[in-house]
Amino acid sequence: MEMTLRWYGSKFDTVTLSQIRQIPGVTGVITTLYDTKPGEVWSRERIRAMKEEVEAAGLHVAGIESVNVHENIKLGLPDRDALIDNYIETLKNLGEEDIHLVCYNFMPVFDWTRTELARMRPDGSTVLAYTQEAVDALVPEEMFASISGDMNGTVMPGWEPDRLEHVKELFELYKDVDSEKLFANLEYFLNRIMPVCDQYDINMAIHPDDPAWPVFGLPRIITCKENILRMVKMVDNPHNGVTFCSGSYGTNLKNDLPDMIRSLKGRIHFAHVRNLKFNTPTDFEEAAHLSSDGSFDMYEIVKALYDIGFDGPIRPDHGRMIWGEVAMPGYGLYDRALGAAYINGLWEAIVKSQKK
Ligand code: DNO
Repeated sequence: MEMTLRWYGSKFDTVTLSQIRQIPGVTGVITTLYDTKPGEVWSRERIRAMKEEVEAAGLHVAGIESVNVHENIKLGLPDRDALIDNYIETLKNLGEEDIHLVCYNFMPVFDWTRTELARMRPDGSTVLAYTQEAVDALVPEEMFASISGDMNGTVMPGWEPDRLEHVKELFELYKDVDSEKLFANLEYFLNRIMPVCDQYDINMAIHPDDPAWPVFGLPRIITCKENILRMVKMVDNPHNGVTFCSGSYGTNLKNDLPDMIRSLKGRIHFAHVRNLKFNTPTDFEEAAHLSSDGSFDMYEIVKALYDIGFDGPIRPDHGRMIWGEVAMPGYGLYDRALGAAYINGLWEAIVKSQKK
């Protein structure tokens, strides 16, 4: 595996590349062109400039998170072919710039959903949290307003204001899309992009839906072992793979995370490793990465990745806000650096204990 950190680009991130360079064991970043819109072609020039900036800091671009999929592709609207052509062009440009990993999601309307961005924990840190009760009390149009005050002046991925202007219309369009239709639209998209992925050896890594169940009545399909196995088999090409995000699949306590990892051998191209603490099955908060701070056995998760021979980029995920840092919720420097050090420690211990 390669330890990485997500980075949004110098215009958007409070964390700098030189800080990332000093986290022990982190050699790459997972980044994006954060100001592009779904459906747009990413030019080679911009991709190259991004790479050069990262490389000048002594790091490399280990992958992209995300090249977002236009809503009309997920909806299967008539203009999807033109939009997929643009996606293919972007993949080609990434491939020509020697970038071989793309994380994306297929969640309707909203990306990941949290109901609080700064819940206080007993140690005084603040974390992202979710309660189903809070979601049930909201209409979708209020979702953004309900959390925007806690974004610390940042633009959070999946919560870009312009994307959310059209929430009402999107809900109308999704009225006729159930989970079967969404699966079919995903299959169509994947079949069209696989040739360019084969040509440039690009691993596509779908991110799970977070939380891993339908919200606001919208279908969500990348939620559990059965569905993710269906997804990798329906387009049975090794370039059609997954981002294994423990914090997203882990929102559903029925998901056995190490077992899911083992069942996806060969198809996990990217791993997001983080812990959650459940207060009730529908109320969870994001804990420190350390097993004892949350509800997951992080050793078992990392061990399962090791056992299947996972060799892609891994990154600590949402961190707590600690030590007075002001940053994009979940994406500060300090707690993610602690997470990287901890995961590196688990990995080293596993590697060495296997050799004895
Ligand atoms: C949240 C992230 C997601 C993820 C996308 C992938 O922090 O894990 O926004 O990047 O769903 O496309």
